[in-house]
Amino acid sequence: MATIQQLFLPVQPKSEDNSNKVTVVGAGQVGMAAVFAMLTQGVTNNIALIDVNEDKLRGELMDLQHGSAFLKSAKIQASADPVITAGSKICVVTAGVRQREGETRLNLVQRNTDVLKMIIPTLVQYSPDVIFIIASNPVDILTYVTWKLSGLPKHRVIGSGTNLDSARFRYLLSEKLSVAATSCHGYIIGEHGDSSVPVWSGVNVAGVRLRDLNRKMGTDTDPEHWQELHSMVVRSAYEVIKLKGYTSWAIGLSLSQLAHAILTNANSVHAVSTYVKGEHGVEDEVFLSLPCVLGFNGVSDVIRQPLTEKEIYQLRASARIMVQVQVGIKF
Ligand code: 6V0
Repeated sequence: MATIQQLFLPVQPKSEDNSNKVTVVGAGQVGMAAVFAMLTQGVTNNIALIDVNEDKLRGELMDLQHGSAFLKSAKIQASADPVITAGSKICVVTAGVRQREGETRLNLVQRNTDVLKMIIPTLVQYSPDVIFIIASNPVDILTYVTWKLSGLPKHRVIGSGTNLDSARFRYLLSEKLSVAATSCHGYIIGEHGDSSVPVWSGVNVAGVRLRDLNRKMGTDTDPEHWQELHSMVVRSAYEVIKLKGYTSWAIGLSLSQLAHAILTNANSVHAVSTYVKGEHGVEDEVFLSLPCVLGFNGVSDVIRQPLTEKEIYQLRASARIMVQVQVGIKF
């Protein structure tokens, strides 16, 4: 009698290739937006999703698996048991509480540190070569916390930082100039949050620095009010949270871009939260965003932007805020 096994002529056991495996911790709004972006953009086809909420995990897993025929050979696992994360190349951390309406990111620090204390050492145990991309807020502080808890070298602990703020900034520039966001270049550095620093001195289209055309750009006395764009970036998360309860799509796309840079060894430059002690006169052990070169090893270089005195002053002010919060953290 014929059996289904006759379909196969066994030649060689299947490979368990984990070279592009990405763990996502936290199956909430941000985690799922990141998973969806990575799967649909072809950044990885190998995802391990963990959370403490098992029903949510099962529901998300089934929903994604039902899309398998539309994806590219996706292997998706989901479990509360971190064993499924073993051998990950990247671990994106989105677990924890988010801001409520009107709440600042810094309010979340101890609650989310306690979450990281539970998960980071276990994740490192299962994936000793992992690169962390932290998204949970306050992201700069929690990147520092992850660096401390993981014992990993600083180039392998990255915060999503102002990659998102810079994207929001470039979108707003693009609206004001009627030029595509991908052709509007500009960085927001420092804290992902209220004290972030727009680098007006470097904003350009096709290498033409807008500051050379408007000397007052980014100042309070600028008749064209470009400074308003940065205020809008700072307000954006608060506004979106007020309107829809959380932010998800843009941060998901940002995380996907960072994972892509690492997995493809792109050596592309992104504003991410990194160890900044020694740069621009920052004297404290803090993580803040600066443009970094990202590849297989995580951060290979920090780009040295020629900042104005005001920008350096603002960056150091961000660093002082980080230190003040960090000293109160209970590890
Ligand atoms: P959410 O939708 O509440 O999801 C959080 C998830 O974390 C939930 O599913 C929880 O069950 C899970 N979780 C909690 N504790 C644990 C644990 N110990 N282990 C595993 N999972 C756990 O929140 P959302 O996804 O909206 O936000 C997640 C975090 O991202 C928050 O801290 C936000 O503030 C932060 N964001 C960071 C952004 C950035 O630019 N860096 C942008 C948006 C939000």
